[in-house]
Amino acid sequence: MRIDIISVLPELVEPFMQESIVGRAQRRGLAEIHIHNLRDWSVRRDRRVDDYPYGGSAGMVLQCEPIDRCITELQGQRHYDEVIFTTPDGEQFSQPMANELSLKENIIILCGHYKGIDHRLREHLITREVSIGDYVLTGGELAAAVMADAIVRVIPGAIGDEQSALSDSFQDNLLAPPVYTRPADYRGWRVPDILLSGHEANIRQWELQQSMERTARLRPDLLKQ
Ligand code: 6GU
Repeated sequence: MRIDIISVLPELVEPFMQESIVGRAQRRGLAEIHIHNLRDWSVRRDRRVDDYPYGGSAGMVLQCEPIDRCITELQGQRHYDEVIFTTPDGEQFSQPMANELSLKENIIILCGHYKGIDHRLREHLITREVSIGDYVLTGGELAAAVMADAIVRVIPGAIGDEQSALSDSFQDNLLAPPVYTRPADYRGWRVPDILLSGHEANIRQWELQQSMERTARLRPDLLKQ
């Protein structure tokens, strides 16, 4: 799949996309992430892309023209399944949304900034508005990076062990069970005997019990869904 990220701070997003699972998925040809500097579509000599809000409130607003020019140019090159705008008043990002978006061919993520973007863009160009949680970030760049990471890692082949994305917390509305590695005894802190028993079926059952117990205790809201 291809993800195009539009931002006024592309240098904030770029290094992140070269690292870790997202970077590796790109090198493996599973995902392509293109980051665009919105200022490249500014029609002003000073390359500015914002202006004062009508009505006299504080802050700056991203203008229609550069965003429309950028998105229209991209849409002239290929079809986009979604044009996503990152904003704290959007629909809450979630694992099911990451799974769904990972099946798309091409998506655009427009990073919000300042006070927001001219509302006409939201009415006419944006197909989906997404928030990553109930707190306010300075800009949508971190939100776009969070979303790109969550989307790309569920693409089959992005993670070495294909099973592991499916066994993540939240994939089945259950928190993941605890994990351990060698040594079996560290300073007297023992790995649970069951994991050393070699009884595959019993181990899977224990892990499920642990998942359910941890979910009931830490995230009872997930069990109600
Ligand atoms: Cl998507 N953007 C901003 N600016 N703040 C947020 C957010 C997005 N999601 C949570 N907080």
